[in-house]
Amino acid sequence: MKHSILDNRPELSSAILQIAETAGYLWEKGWAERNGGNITVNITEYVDEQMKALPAISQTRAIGAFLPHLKGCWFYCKGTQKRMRDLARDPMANGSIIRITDDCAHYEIVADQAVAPTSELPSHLSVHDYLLGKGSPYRASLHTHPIELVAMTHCRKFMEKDVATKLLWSMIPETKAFCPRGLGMVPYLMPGGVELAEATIRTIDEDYDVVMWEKHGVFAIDTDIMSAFDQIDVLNKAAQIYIAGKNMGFEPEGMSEAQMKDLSETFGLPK
Ligand code: 2HA
Ligand code: ZN
Repeated sequence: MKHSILDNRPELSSAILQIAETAGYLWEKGWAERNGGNITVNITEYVDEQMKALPAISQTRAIGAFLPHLKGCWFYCKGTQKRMRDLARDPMANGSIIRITDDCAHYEIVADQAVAPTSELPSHLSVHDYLLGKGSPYRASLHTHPIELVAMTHCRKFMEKDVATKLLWSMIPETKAFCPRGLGMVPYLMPGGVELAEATIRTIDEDYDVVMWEKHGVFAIDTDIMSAFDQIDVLNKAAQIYIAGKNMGFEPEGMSEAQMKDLSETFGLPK
């Protein structure tokens, strides 16, 4: 076996294996065609002194943004043009571990290979900077293309604030219990652009963990990558139930307002 930064670092290895497992789910679900989707995880808590002393294996590169809360932070990032299905098998050949330099405006790749991070790095890192800035415990961000949720964004009505959220919550009780902040909506913007990143942060700031990008995909944040995946998974499951009802020829009734209220009180859910 080749040497890896994961060797003798069980906590870091476990975090990276969770990322690989999630990438496999994204592919199996049909949410990650070609190089579709992105994953970045703040792994700073797993970095030991020996790791901090490791030399960079790339040039120092500009992030393209000044992100003051990322000083001393480390991230695992999916590689640009890399496939989720390949990352599932070999996370350290289809992504890399980077550290932010002390000027908070550059990064360098530390391990295992000089795999250039996703072209969406500035947007993902801006979200991590925002999260750390407000003291959030969230360390993972996930972007993917879930079929049924994306399909819903082709309908004007569902793009209105909280229309899709209320519909999806009412399809099956788990949805509100496990995605209690609902689904924020961002109108169509160019993928990878600064405007999309800014609109995403504004929507997260309105208190959503999952943000829908019209006619494109979702962006979710949570404490770890599996939890971010779970939020998208329960929402997409609800969308599938809605569609299954429509396909059987009726408009699904949905849980009543009283049932939803009761659920929120029993589980002590926000909003
Ligand atoms: O990086 O999905 O939107 C691949 C994407 C960009
Ligand atoms: Zn995308």
